[in-house]
Amino acid sequence: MTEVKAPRLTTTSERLFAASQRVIPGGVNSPVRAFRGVGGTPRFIARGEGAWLVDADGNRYVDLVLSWGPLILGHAHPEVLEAIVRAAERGTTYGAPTELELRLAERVVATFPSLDMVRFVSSGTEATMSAVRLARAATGRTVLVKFDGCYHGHADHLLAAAGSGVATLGLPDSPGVTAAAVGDTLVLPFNDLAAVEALFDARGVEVAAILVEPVAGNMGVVPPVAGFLQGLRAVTRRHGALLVFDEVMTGWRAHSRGAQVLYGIEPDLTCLGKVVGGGLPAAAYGGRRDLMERVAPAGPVYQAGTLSGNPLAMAAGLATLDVLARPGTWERAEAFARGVAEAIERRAEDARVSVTVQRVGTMLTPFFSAEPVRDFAAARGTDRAGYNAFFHAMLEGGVYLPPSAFEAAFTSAVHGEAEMAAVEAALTSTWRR
Ligand code: KE4
Repeated sequence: MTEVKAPRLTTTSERLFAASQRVIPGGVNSPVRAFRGVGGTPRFIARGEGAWLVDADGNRYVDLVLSWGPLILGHAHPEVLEAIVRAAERGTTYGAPTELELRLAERVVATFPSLDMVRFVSSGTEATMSAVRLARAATGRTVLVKFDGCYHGHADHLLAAAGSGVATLGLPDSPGVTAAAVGDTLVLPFNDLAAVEALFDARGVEVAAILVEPVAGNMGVVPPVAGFLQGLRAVTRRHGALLVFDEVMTGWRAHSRGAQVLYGIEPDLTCLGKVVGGGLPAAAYGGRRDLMERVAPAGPVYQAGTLSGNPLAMAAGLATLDVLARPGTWERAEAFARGVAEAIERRAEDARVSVTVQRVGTMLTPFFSAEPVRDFAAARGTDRAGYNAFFHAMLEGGVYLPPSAFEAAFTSAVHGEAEMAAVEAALTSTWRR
């Protein structure tokens, strides 16, 4: 007799969501949190405990979102908490240099061979926005190339949608973004090296930089096809443009250090975020010394921030990287991601549902498709209704996946056997044998 579980209560989340929508647009402080992609009521979270979330109605979930990537050590890791408290007891912000930011900068520079220097900011949006400004200043050129389906934060010039032709100028992807703001942003299909080479043949002298997620995570996880990143490195070098890796998501996620180490590519500039702040607001951009020394006040390229290098965030980032550097820690997060991918594919096959899980390191996406996904057009062609039903069945089963078919799920070093058992149980209830 199959145990029929009572549906989980969501009355408190529903009440809070109704109230929130009166004073916060959409009831959330970032659109993807509103569950509009999957439908239903977003769960208001009361607390996180290691690999678990507890919502306002007391429901517990294995967390496979982990705040969209930062929490590679899970929620409220004791050593991260202690570092934050110790820093907070001395004050929360000074607007002045600190040893903490120096130590984290040294740690980040030591992590990536392509980095000589780094500047901390407070969000990935600021990191990519500043890196693009620097690239344009350093090259004296204006055209920026990005890829359809890649997301780099919400700076105006990066909210460009793919034009009708592959090499047309970007079209505003949001009201309020002017044609002028995206007039120099060219949007090409991800993984299409021929389109990149054709563009550079036609307009290479105008291109300041290519900005790319080395492993796309914002259309779901889409790895680079063989030779794609190497091709971008070659074509930018040939034409005097810069290669900017947006590793805000892939840093310490696609690989224990980053996608540029995994694929052996040295970009000219790198953007980082999420993990680097250990769960507090911090991000960074960095690269070659000759480029970074152009940033104010060393050079003329202006960029600033009241809370940049915030001591609490620096302490959380340092503690996170300290723990992550211990042998086997990152590998535990990757092993769990591999286990989840294998479990989903095995159960989907048993249930005769077409699912292709795409995973790089500790980030993964189950695409409801029999075919691999190589670009955003293919991602859009997958069965979103299938994903949405899967999302809600797994949520009901106690597993919190990204509330969008076009996002990455993440694992942590503290996801273990109990969490894998919970995932398997949720899969059983989702796709009853
Ligand atoms: P933030 O400004 O949200 O800190 O970072 C922007 C950003 C830049 N680059 C990449 C590759 C990113 O993935 C992001 C932000 N990622 C999304 C999740 N896909 C954050 C979640 C959200 O927008 O609420």
